Amino acid sequence: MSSIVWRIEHFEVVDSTNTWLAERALEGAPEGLVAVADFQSAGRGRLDRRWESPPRASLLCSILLRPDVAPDQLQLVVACVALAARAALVRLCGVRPALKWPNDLIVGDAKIAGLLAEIVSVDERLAVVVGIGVNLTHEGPADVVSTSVRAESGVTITPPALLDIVLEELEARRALIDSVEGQATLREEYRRALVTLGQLVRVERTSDVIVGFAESVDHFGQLIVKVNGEEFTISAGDVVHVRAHEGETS
Ligand code: BT5
Repeated sequence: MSSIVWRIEHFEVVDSTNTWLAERALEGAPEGLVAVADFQSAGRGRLDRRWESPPRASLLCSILLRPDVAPDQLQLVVACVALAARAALVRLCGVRPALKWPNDLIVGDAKIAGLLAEIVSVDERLAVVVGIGVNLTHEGPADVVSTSVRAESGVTITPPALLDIVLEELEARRALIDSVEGQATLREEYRRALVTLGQLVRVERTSDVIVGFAESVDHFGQLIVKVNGEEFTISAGDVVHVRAHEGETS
């Protein structure tokens, strides 16, 4: 069992906590280094998208993990952080977000938190920077279906208070990655939290778009989507939950 020593670097302003931490990781920073910012001037989402939040309205942080697993287990490592954040929100304010594959935290249809994972090196062992943004007192941009902890619960949580509990919850889950049994426990928690399973989904891949039922996630965290009896394995791409009865998307 590994016991992590968290070392937190706080910034009033930084371009992106992920960018800063990836640079430190390349320099050899140890597992457990955490960057947290009051404000990001260039907060990043996946696929070159932006993550936007006014000062001190969100938890904006990135965590360096160096688990001894193969790169094909990246999704499990990221899931640890998503599940830790979810558990922390349950503890602090009773909000229980679901996971939308692969790692968005949503309440109903609205996104309350997003994760951005970046592999820094695979030389000796996997080094991953996992960034997370959790809306605390402010929702996302107006054109996005999003929510915040305060909107859902009426509770005002400060970023440091949430970070403390996220790291506490993460410590236990990070230790699970070190054993095969622990990994199975994590996969089970991930599957239980995943609201995408059983839903009609539209997957926008780089080359095409497919619509089908999200059946399961495999050992590597890939989404298995069934379209007219044929199974597709989705490892990247954006999944939109389709509500068949309304013909709407989220
Ligand atoms: C994500 O990307 O959801 C990953 C977000 C990761 C943010 C953290 S903050 C700390 C760390 N440092 C960084 O620079 N990033 C990480 P994606 O699934 O691509 O979602 C991005 C999309 O979500 C945008 O295109 C907007 O439509 C929407 N969005 C932007 N800001 C939002 C917010 N505060 N709440 C909800 N949705 C938002």
